[in-house]
Amino acid sequence: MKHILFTLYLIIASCTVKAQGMEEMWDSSASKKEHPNIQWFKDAKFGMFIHWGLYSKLAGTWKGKNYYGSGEWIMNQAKIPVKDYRKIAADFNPVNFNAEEWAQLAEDAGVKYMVITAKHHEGFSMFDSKVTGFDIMDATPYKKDPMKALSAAMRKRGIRFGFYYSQFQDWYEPNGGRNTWDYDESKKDYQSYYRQKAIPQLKELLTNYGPLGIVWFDTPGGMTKEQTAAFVKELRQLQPNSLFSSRVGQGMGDYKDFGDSEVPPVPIEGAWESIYTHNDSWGYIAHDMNFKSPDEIIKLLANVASKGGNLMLNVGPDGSGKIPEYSVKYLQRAGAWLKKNGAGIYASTAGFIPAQPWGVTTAKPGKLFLHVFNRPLNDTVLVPGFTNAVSNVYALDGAVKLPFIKKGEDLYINMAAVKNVRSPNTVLVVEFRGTPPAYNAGAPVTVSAAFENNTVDAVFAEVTGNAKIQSLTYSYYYGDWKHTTCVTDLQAPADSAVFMVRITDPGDYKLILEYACPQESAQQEGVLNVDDKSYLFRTLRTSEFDRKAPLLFIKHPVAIFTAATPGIYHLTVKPYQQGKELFKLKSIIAEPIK
Ligand code: H79
Repeated sequence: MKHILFTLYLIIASCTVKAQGMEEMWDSSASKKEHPNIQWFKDAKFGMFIHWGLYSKLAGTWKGKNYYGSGEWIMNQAKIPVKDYRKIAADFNPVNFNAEEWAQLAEDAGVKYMVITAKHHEGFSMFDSKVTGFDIMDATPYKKDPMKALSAAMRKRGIRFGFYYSQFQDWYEPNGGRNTWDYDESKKDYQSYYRQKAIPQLKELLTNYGPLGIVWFDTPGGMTKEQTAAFVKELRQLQPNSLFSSRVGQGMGDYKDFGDSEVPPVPIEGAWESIYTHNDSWGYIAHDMNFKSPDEIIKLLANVASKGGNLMLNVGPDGSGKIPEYSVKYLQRAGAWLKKNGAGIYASTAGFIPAQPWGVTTAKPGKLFLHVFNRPLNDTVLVPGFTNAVSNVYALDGAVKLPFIKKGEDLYINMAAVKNVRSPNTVLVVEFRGTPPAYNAGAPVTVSAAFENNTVDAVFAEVTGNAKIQSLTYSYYYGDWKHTTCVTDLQAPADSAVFMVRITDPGDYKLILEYACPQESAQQEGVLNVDDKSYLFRTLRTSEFDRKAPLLFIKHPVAIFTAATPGIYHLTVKPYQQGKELFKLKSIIAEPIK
């Protein structure tokens, strides 16, 4: 199983590279020495990302046309010439910017670090830079350095502060990366851009704003491994304590960033971060109102923590310096939940019990935290595979003591005494003695009648033949990436996905296959075996697999299965005969019949 997990991790890493079109590789070898200042980052768990630049002023609209998706890419998407784009600065006057308000929001939200765009791909410097006239000091009527005030306001509150810096892409400079609509790519001299702008500006950022928690690089390019090493070495001298993100490139950097909006499906060791934006764009778009609710933020944060990582959630202030009202409101509400339940998040590590139908787990020495997203209908929470002696169980909010019993390695907790039935995430604390078991990815997945449905994800399959488990990357809006782990390459009857489940309650279950199926795969026959029972089905067409379009999944009910007794069952999915790939299988859902 270890081997399978390792393979999966490599697949995820390589897909990220392909999806992002960047040389984003990460040296995850155990031999790599950790940064001596990494512990604060591992403990932080929650960060705030801010995208703010001239694109914020355009707000997703150029010459009367509205753009969707990554608003900070509007210069590229609309192919706005530099001579027009530079004029936006003359009207950029963020008089509503208030560093104390932003810093207070960060504190209220409960984040432990903040990273803000000093310069994004557009090439505009949101700080006082002597290296260029295309900065907020020289090119705008504002003529102040907002980063001075913000870094000071954050330091006052004891929250780490850092800069995002686009080190390769710079669409303003003739020698910067990726502006092909104004400049001839074959004439670009990237080394001269690095020497004349990127390196001197990074030195300004590492010198003028006090100690930085993080320098967050993005989309590397134009440098060899040796050049990147020299670049890192030169900058590190200024602030050896500052962490560099993995997107500095060439396997360097102090922690791993997954792809934009990506959470790994299983725990990952070492320091890492998932980055999401609050709506569908990183930079402000006036017509993007698809904000994640407080409940969604709280569950996302717990889910990332359960895999051992940090969530850095982005907000996009507008061109006047105001953070969108829903971002303010919903981050504050997430923060209110964290005030009561933060002990289950901050300084935790990945949970040693895999995801259950009720939710996910995080851990600390002597404690397992159960993040109950779905309250069981009978109020009984089953924690399987719990080898240790349990001394105490309570709900974190209100310290409500809860009765429990141990039957072998099964821990049953009765949570009826928890009165707040509306909480998006009720955190239960299990105090135990001794060394906890290792995370067992091969444990059977629990299927219970105490939930509306039970989802058995692709990542828990054992695959045979040529079948693979892969993280697929696709997008909704422009740059709005989605990632789903699926079983792929089911082409012949020897290629199969086998799911070991433990059905805890006898009875009837509707079995539903969740999959994506392009035209060429549709209308083929497949088989679902539950031990020695066999059910035939025919695939239904959903959508083509194209990285730049949404991948649509159907929930296709294919059988009723009667579990006569509680116990272990094997669900096998495979093609009925040799053909094209059957589908991309996301999960099997078992829905108890009442
Ligand atoms: O700052 C945010 C993004 O703007 C930045 N990273 C996050 C934190 C980012 N830069 N590049 N990418 C993400 C990936 C770029 C993907 C691309 Fe495309 C695919 C560039 C061209 C094809 C997305 C889709 C952008 C244009 C079309």
